Amino acid sequence: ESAVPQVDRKVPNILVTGTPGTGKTTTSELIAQATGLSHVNVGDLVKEKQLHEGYLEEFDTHVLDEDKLIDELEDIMSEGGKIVDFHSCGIFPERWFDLVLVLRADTNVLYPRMENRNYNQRKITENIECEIMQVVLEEARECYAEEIVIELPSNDIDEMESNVERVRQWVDAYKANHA
Ligand code: DAT
Repeated sequence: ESAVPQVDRKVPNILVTGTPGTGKTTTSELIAQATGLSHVNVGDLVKEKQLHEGYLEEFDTHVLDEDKLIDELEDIMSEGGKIVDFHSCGIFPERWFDLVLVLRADTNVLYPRMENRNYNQRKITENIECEIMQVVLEEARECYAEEIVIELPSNDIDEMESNVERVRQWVDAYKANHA
């Protein structure tokens, strides 16, 4: 395995990933408020800037144009201090991130969250299977250094608050070490 070139950012970049409905957007917003880092919602960016090759009716999803997305994000990420929120993590360059959070939720809480979003049955089933098989967690472990990948339970508000507090402390420590 080749070593990843170290990028010494004064303020860290954090990836928040996980199956849809695990709480990425909500948690990222709270981390942004607690730390002053800025939240980049990749799903929204893809739609706004048309970084896709069209919409797939069958899967109720946009087909990502990965090259366009990476180009769009490269300058933003080089500034540091970004919280990137996306349901997949293998498409991003490893050097972009100092911390990778994988949010997890039990299927009995994930299911109603997706129903509330009016996801079709097929999309709900796919996402539930994805969560059970820990697809995103395994992808994160394959793509990033073991010590920067953190699995966080996100079943209720208490867990969310404790996750945000933990990240706030981590960001403070990072900044102190990179001042
Ligand atoms: P994601 O961005 O991963 O798709 P979200 O942040 O939009 O998820 O959250 C989906 C819904 O679930 C939203 O109504 C907020 C709620 N939710 C997420 N995480 C939660 C948690 N830990 N406790 C309670 N509700 C949560």
